[in-house]
Amino acid sequence: MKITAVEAIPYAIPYTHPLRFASGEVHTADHVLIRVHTEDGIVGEADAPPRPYTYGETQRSIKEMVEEVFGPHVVGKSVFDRSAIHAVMRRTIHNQVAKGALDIALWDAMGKALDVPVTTLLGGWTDSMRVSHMLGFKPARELLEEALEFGERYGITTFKLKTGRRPLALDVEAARVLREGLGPEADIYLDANRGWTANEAMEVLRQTADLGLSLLEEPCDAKEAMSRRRLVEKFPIPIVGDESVPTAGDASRELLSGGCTAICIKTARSGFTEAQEILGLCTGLGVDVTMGNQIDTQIGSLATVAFGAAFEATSRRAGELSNFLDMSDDLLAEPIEIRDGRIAARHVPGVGAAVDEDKLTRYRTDR
Ligand code: MUC
Ligand code: MG
Repeated sequence: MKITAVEAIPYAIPYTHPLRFASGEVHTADHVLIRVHTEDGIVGEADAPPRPYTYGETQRSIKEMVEEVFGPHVVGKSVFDRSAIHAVMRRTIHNQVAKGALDIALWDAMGKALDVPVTTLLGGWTDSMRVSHMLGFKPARELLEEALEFGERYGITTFKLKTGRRPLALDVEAARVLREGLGPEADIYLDANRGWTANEAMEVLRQTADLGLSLLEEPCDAKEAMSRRRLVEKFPIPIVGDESVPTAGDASRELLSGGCTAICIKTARSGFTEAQEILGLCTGLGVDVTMGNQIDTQIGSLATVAFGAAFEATSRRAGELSNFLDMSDDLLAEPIEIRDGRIAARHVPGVGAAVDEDKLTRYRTDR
């Protein structure tokens, strides 16, 4: 099944509720829709969310990498030549979001060609994912209102609180207000997006030790190796590597050097192929994983559900899957529904994220 063209379509959809966190904020989903066209007319699709403040990729760089750098080597190969296509992509360092989306588009095309859902091809463990909701920077009372509303409306009981602010008291108060307002059953964890130093993170963990927080993600820059290791050794809850571990090699380095004790897998920056490698590494080492959110659209969220639901280890914890609710619209033709705190994987060939062509025409920015 020969690939005839690779397309990267930039588009922009505003957020109704911008998300703010220690390393940046989003007001518009200025993403790129990746399309892999084949000689049989099958089109594999995936969403690429640029995060310049995290990985240095932009909408323009992703378009350029996919169409101009990888594209010429991909056209002419079969969608099943995944290893050969990855060998080309691996020559180039970084650019994980461009590579990840191209990989997911290939899997989507493979699923469509074989008439099998990609979640089944990947592993077929279960048919849905439990949802965790990510809470951005807001005053503590507003955070609690949002969490209660999401609990009431969608049945969500797991919340990731964005932290990494100074003074630290802001985050300590937010965690305390959430725990008091949501009760002991709610699963609450923190993500500082490298906003603190390791010592500040230790202070926050000391002050919140009675709150039963389950995880702390990317407390400080993982490159601050010695103090990060001290933090990891000192505290009993898992310290999760996120932006420090986009590849299996990064995950190996951070786990083996004591920089983290759990791994956040994001299909948006690891695709399905690299995400499988990371997952295998974690399963082999007995390390917990979470399915993260790169502030994904519904197309991106369905990719996370397809991967997360495919394996036992990725479906143990709730995946971060609800940020699309803050967008004013989406390209996905059939909207995602969150029922009883879960999102179902789509049992149709491919990833199951068919695009609404009228919406693509409305939101694309290249015409
Ligand atoms: C997260 O888990 O860090 C914020 C930036 C990004 O790349 O992903 C989000 C969420
Ligand atoms: Mg994170």
